[in-house]
Amino acid sequence: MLEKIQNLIDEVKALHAKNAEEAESLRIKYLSKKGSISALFDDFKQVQPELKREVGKKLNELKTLATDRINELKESFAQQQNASTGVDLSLPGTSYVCGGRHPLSIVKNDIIEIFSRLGFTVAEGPEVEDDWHVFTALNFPLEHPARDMQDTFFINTNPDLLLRTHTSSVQVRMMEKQRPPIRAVFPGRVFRNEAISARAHCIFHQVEGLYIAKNVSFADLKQTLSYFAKEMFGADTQIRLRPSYFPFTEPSAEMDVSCSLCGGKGCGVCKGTGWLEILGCGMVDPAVLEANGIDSKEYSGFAFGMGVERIAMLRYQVKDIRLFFENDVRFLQQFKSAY
Ligand code: 2NM
Repeated sequence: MLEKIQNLIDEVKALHAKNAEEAESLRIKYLSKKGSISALFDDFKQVQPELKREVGKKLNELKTLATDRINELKESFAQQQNASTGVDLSLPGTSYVCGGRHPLSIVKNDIIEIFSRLGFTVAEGPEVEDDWHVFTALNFPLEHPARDMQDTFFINTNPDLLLRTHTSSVQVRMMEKQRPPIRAVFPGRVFRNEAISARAHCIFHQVEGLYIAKNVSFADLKQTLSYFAKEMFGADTQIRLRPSYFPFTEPSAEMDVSCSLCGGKGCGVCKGTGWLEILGCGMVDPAVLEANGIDSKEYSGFAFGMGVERIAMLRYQVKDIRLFFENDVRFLQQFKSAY
């Protein structure tokens, strides 16, 4: 009996299994009710009383050894499985990196959404344009400086083609196709031959707007833009219009909004004035209506244009316009939660 036990002890010490199933069959072979160790416990009843102490001790030693060894094997396979399938439900999950909208898209969409509530539709057009749609149809005189190489990018191979300097060219295209009433906004990328700095870029984005119908007045312009300012910058926002000049509007104005940071008291962002300049506007010059085949005695209209970068810089306190074009994720990540 003692010899049998000792043989089993040696056997158990050397136990090996290739996988969890093999470890389980070892448990059955040695430790189950019909296993070889259980069989020895049955034989133990026949052991002579004077040997019981010694044999019993050895038998318990065998059982503990076998239990530990087989558990050890099972444990190692459980760990291996976790490692190979990556499924360990007790570990915290791995989060994945999710993209977000570009700040210029967020601001552009906000602007479009506000005007769409007033019945404005959205139109887009080509970035490479001709002289007619960018300048001539918009009442720019032949000697206007915007027509100069210094201000506008021309296409080398065709002097009539250029990169649009404003999205007003899309408005000309709409006036060609559609009779008034016209009520639309025109978002898009525009190009100007300017030195790149913290405040200026040769590429930027605009949203322009146009409303042409019977009896459109300057009061309509003012109320529309006042509504826009309050929706965009907060219900307390005040506007002021300063006389200005654009070739395509008469009269023309520049619109300021009360500084939303200091509430008009004066701060660093509004440079102590309490006001921020955000757009240009005016009544469409009758010469523009006529150049586009619209009877200026029957119809009148207003138009406006704003820079998306300028508004985004004010809203998010971005001090350098170049950040919008560098696509540095450390910059872009900050706008993820903005929607
Ligand atoms: C601005 C400012 C003022 C404008 C005028 C027109 C059109 F087509 F009716 F002539 N479109 N956009 C306009 C007027 C744009 O941007 C600063």
